[in-house]
Amino acid sequence: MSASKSLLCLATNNAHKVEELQQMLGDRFEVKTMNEAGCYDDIEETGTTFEENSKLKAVYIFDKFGFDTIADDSGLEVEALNNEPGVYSARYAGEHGNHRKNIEKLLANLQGKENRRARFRTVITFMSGGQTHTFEGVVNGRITEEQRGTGGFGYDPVFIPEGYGETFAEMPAETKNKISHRGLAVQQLLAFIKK
Ligand code: ITT
Repeated sequence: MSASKSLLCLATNNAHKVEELQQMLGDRFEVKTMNEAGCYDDIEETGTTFEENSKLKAVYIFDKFGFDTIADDSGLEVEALNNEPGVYSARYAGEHGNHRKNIEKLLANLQGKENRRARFRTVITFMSGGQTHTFEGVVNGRITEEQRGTGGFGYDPVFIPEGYGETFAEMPAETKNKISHRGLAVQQLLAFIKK
């Protein structure tokens, strides 16, 4: 690592997220996963809001390892379901990360409901030099009656962003990344970091 590079830990072991952020940040920063930074702990997401969860992950890593850290938490909020699944999006149907079952449960709970409005939300906490900075991205849209498309992950096959006719799973990744909750939050983070 050259002397001018700053080390940033991304509070995830999702290599795809790290690669994406590294590309967006450019050469000034070296982005590492938790494991690459030497953290093998399973940080429990005990918060009841995206803000709390992203903050607790960033603070945990900073306190224990002293790295500047970026942590995010995201999820889907559905109006007719009192903003569920929210922070429980990954484990809506019980088992963490079972996207197929999560979608089935969502569509079943929305059956017969006219209001299909929903939004994806991401909150990013950037912890640097002991201070936290928060960035939020939101994309509004609606939930389809049936799954469409094979791209993306999670609830992408049932979410149509406002102003579009396709689900996130039907559009190219570049289009999704430009308009998505995560994309919007990352754009704000980058503007802040590059200042
Ligand atoms: P890590 O916490 O390990 O980084 P995760 O998949 O749990 O990965 P997120 O907090 O980004 O992380 O998302 C939580 C859940 O919300 C995710 O499992 C999906 O069910 C849903 N979700 C978030 N972003 C999404 C997106 O862009 N498209 C579809 N579903 C998404």
